[in-house]
Amino acid sequence: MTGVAVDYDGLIPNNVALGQDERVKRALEKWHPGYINWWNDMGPDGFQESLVYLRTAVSVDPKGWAKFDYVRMPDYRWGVLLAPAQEGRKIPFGRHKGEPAWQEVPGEYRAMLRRLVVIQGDTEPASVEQQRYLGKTAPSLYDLRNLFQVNVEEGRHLWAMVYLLQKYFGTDGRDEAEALLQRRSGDPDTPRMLGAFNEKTPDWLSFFMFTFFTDRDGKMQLEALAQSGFDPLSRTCRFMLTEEAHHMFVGETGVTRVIQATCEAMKKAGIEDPNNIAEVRKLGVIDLPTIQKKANLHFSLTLDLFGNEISTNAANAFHAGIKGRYREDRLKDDHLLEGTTYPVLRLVDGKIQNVDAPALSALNMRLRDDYFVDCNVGVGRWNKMIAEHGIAFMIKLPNVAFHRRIGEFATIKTDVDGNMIDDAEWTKRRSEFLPSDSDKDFIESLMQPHFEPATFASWIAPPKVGIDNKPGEFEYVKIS
Ligand code: BYC
Repeated sequence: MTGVAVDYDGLIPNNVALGQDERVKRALEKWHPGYINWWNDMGPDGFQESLVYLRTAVSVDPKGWAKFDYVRMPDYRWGVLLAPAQEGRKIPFGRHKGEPAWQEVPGEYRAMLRRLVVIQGDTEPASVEQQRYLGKTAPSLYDLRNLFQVNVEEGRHLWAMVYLLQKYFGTDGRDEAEALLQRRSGDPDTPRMLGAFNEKTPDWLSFFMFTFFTDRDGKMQLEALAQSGFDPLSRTCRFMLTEEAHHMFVGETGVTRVIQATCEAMKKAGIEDPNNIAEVRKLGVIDLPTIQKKANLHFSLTLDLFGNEISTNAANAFHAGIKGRYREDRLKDDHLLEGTTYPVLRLVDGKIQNVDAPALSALNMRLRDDYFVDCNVGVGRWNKMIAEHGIAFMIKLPNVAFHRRIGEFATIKTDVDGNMIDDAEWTKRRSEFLPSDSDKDFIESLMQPHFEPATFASWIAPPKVGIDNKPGEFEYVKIS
């Protein structure tokens, strides 16, 4: 195995020498029909016969790893691709730091590793299920194509995790791989594992917010798993991150284009007050306060994905060398964290306060802090767009205690600034913070398909450049 050349001859494209690994090859080939059935049942509704201008990974060489072409989604070449092995790689953190990275699952950490791989795997099909109906209301062919690109790549990320399960976890791995195709987002009996993946993605603003906020959790978690001492997991996540960058791009530029359309329409109509919601809505664009509420919703739902602020699971995974910190390899400390502390926002004596906690137990909090910083960079770009139009409004991330279901703040209610409020006030003010039914109805009323090349819905601006540098009138999806 060179680690770079991809074998495209068999059913499953791969750079893991599947051809010489009969057992795993057979297991994956057996899993394949179930996956295709799942894709047909739960993947994008309609459009399966349409030709979509998709990128497919053809190499893992960072300089030229993808090719673009028209593909019918069910014919997409979902494959198993790992980033090239780094010769002599050592476990970078925890009690085994400095030992050679594991090429096989260490027996004592088997259950922990399997759980992390299964959770990661579960989120991938979940997001496809959540986005199943969006194609029908796409604001343009460009956006439709981006949705499908994200969907097929989430499907590939499922393949990535299923490969690890089938190759390294024996019978349990096979059972887990099957179960990944059985759970369903939002199903009361067999839901997906993490809360945010059972929520609905009912409209395109939600889709862009999801790809901005929730895919960014994906990026943070993958970066942490890419540090793993279990080398196959590290290499798998490193390559997934290459694809993930586009998902983040879709979210950030998607929301920016929604904001741009709003600002341009307001300027044209001479509306200066961003809170003049009724007049702004008459222009067929989404008012900035409603965009803020959607951000509040998706940010708070995504924070829950970081788990509890104080977590023994996280401490154990780090200590074992299984899951590191965000970009562990760029951090300058002992990479052991024993005896050090980290400030954690906690609920103490009924107040939200910073408390020093053992750094090992606070790793979820630390990753969440890194996430907050990363989100704010993107939000800064949204605000730049608003400022360029001279409109007095800033999108702000809500306080981390706002609208939480997991962790320290799950038992309290706060406003978006983190001031505690009682249930009665929460009920009264909820629609000030989160999209109300009438906000949802308004957004839904805008969700009409625009399937002619070079046309865009009123509520979203065209992109600055096309995918693969294609011109504006390019037919990204040939609908049939
Ligand atoms: N919902 O000790 P704690 C992505 C459970 S997104 C439900 O704090 P830990 C993507 C927890 O499982 C990234 N349950 O947990 C994005 C535990 O239960 P058990 C996905 C929750 O382990 C967009 C118990 O509460 N990858 O890739 O420190 C599109 C105690 O919690 C939740 C990963 O998440 C929740 N939100 O932290 C497509 C990486 N939170 O086991 C894809 C792998 C916690 O005691 N996962 N619980 O019964 C992990 O690293 C960790 O499992 C978590 C939780 C960060 C999720």
